[in-house]
Amino acid sequence: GSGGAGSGTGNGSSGDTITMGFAQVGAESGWRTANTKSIQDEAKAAGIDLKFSDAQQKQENQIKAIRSYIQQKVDVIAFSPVVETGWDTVLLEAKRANIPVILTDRAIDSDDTSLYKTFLGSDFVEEGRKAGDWLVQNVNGPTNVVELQGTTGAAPAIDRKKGFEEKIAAKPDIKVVASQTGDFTRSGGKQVMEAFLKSQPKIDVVYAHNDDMGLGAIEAIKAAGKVPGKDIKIITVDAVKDGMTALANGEINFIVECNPLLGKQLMELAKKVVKGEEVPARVVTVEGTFTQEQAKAALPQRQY
Ligand code: GZL
Repeated sequence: GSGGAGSGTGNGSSGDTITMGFAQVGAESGWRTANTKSIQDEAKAAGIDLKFSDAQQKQENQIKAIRSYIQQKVDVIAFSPVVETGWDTVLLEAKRANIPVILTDRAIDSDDTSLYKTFLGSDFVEEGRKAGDWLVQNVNGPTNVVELQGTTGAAPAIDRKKGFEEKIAAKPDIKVVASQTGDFTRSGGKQVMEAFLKSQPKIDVVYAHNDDMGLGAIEAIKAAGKVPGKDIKIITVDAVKDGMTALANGEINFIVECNPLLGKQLMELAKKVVKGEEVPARVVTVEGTFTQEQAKAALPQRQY
């Protein structure tokens, strides 16, 4: 059982093994794959019994998974909400079932902060600021940007756009001339970039909300007979291996890191939450940025 006074969670686990139900977004990107591996590996290392589901980026599948974890009376539920809205009902069901919830990676917009114990993940607005700041420092004169947005309604898409725009406002010559979702996938980024290359007379920079869409854009740029990283500069977010390799090769110009290795911190937080111990409401991930030179140096040590 989960033991400890006041924890009160009914659970299906035997002995003091904690059972966690994790509702993952999907397998849309290299980042997600690394994130999933971290969660599965660290659950094993922590002796936590993990029930795991992949929602194929559909909110209704995540909600179904959370409901099934409530039925199974797990000790704790964790998930990365694919979009910010529409969670209050199912999280209220978890609260009534006395099962604590931990948010990881992406946030929800609910103002009822009693619906989850803590939110572990990056500051996406800051990631957008880092991208915008690099652009302001590295271009002069009229600069047309096309933006490949993440999944519509997802916290990283909303916030990376917000932080970027906040910073480029410093240079009115930098204009976002087109912005559309590529749903965080390589194919989505490629398709949207193909359309932009047809519709936009002059594109100087691509700002992609993740490496995978940036890599798709590179394919489209090459197919159009242009040189990525030179004719059209590219800024992405994540810093997964394929992105860092393109950065080291000069096809991408700057990457803002988004750390997917949340598993260890998640399992530590889960153990505290199940015991009814206090945890911080917000745990912000540590992460940096990479230039082409830094990517060459860092690549050999990268874990994902
Ligand atoms: C960010 C995460 C985003 C990644 C994408 O924390 O939610 O989702 O940046 C992933 O690669 O698809």
